[in-house]
Amino acid sequence: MYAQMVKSTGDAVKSREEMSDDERHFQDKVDANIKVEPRDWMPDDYRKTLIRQIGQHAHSEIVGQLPEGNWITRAPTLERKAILLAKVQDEAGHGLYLYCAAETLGVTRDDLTEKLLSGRMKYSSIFNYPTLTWADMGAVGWLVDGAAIMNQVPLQRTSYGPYSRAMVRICKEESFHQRQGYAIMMKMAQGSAAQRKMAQDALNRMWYPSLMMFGPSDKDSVHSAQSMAWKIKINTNDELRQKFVNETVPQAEYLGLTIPDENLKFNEETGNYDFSQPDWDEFFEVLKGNGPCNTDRLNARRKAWDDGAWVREGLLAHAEKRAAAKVAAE
Ligand code: FAQ
Repeated sequence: MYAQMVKSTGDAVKSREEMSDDERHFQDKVDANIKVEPRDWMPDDYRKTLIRQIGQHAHSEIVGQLPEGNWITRAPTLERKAILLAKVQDEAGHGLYLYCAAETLGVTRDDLTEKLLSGRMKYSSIFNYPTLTWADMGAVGWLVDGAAIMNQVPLQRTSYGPYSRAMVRICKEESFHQRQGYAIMMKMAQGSAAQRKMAQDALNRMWYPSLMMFGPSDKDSVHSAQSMAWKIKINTNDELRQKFVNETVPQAEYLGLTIPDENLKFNEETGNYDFSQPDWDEFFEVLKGNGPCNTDRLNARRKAWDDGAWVREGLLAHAEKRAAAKVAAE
């Protein structure tokens, strides 16, 4: 079905005639919505694409703890602190499920972490923006988790079994995260003039970086055509971005906040909101490492990795000791 799709870069996705027997059999299986499991045969590029996407996703969950972790000690009430702490812990859990899913493809978590720290792997652009006020905790939950859900609900149907199953639990938790963010925004938007101003300011700063989370526009997306043919991705970047805008605009209206886009307008013909694209030059600069917080985020990950070396060494020594004792007992 997708065999005729042409990559936006101009490279054609392999036609059935160009595929080997194994590749044709694999494509038939994917087209029939049969999940691919770790021990099944798969094309090398399918494996590589999954390792890239799942690894990047796992790193995003872990690095994504930093902007919110920044506010745990400054949450306005004990209840808010407990909620935020639980949310940040959930993100650590998501990272773990995803690293485990990636490991079923033959990489180790250590490999993936080393690639991240040496700049050979990415994490989501959004986490390179700072969280300056408490209202940002609302905006992150509402918009960032909201965008993450929009992208991840379809991924529950992704063709790789371990990834799709990890997504089921992640999506349930992300929905709760989105609600808690919206609840913070409601409180701020219905509060004092100063609180409303903070809420609007958070929306102003987070809006375009949230739109960037879906990836470059379809014409610049390198991987979409092949990833969709393999059902690694279910929708294009632009489709999901549009869906996100359509769902978020009424939520902003309910809050009495204004989305910072003069071109935002409901289009009766298409049934969608027309909206301005984010600044794609800024997006590519952030990907190159030149966003406001790239250096801080990577330094924090590097420090955590170095500080945790003794734990990894201890666990390894313990595992080796147990293995040796088992051999001796046999
Ligand atoms: N940031 O050809 P495409 C979360 C890269 S989880 C950085 O369109 P693809 C939870 C892309 O890797 C958020 N890089 O790529 C949470 C590629 O470069 P490469 C993470 C980006 O893979 C909430 C190049 O641009 N979610 O937030 C981004 O087909 C709150 C060309 O792009 C996932 O990872 C970006 N935004 O589509 C945690 C979901 N966009 O690798 C804490 C799974 C693109 O060739 C607090 N991932 N790039 O060097 C996906 O669905 C896809 O990977 C896309 C990108 C849609 C992100």
